[in-house]
Amino acid sequence: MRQNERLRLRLINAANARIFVVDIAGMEGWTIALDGMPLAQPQRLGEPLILGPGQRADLIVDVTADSGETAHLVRLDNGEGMSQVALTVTGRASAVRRDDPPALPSNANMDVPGLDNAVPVRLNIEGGAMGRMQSAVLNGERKSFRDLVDENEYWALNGTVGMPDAPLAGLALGQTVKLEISNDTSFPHAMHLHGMHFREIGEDGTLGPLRDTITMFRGETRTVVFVADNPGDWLFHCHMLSHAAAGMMTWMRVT
Ligand SMILES: [Cu+2]
Repeated sequence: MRQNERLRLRLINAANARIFVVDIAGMEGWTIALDGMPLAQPQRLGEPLILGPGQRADLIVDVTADSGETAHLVRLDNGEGMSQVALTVTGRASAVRRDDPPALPSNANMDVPGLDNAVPVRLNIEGGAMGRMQSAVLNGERKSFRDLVDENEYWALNGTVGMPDAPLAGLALGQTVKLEISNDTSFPHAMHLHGMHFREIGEDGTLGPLRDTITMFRGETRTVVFVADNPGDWLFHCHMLSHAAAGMMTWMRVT
């Protein structure tokens, strides 16, 4: 790269378990989209980005490192930075930095109206090692945690291990949904909804960016809202695929 050159970086966490905590060095930039959905305004990169399995981020970065230096996408592990991608800088694209980038054009149907009449849905994530789950239902039968471990099926959603016969929610097309998710386990999970994107309700009541995957840390309870605007049967599962394979899957129906 050259100094003052502008790049668009599309980051996709294609790992099946690792959460990447990403920072930049020798570059300055903005997040312009998350999970494929444009942000209303580019957000200057300050705090490191957290990307759970399956999460995506589109960045605009300007190379600030001098000619002869190296710019990096940095991966933070327990606070220690390591180069994930190195970009060698040779020469200069221009003498001055460019202006801040504009926002991307909006996609269709990005608003979440109807919050006052939203259908409440609850999801409790349980199981795994060092958890509190005593038992759960697998294939219609209640089993102890120990038996579930013996069968390699030990993650439960609302007390059921693996795909339930009935959907987590049966929704009418156009309905607004308020989904409260609790991670009652000792592990992080990247919960991924197919078919629709959601917005998280912040502590101050404002709506966050439109996403299709939420990375939840141990003990967290968080609430997302979305409009059921896509008819079909939609998987909702942990994007850590060993968790999904061991029971962390459910689904929603939109008719
Ligand atoms: Cu998980």
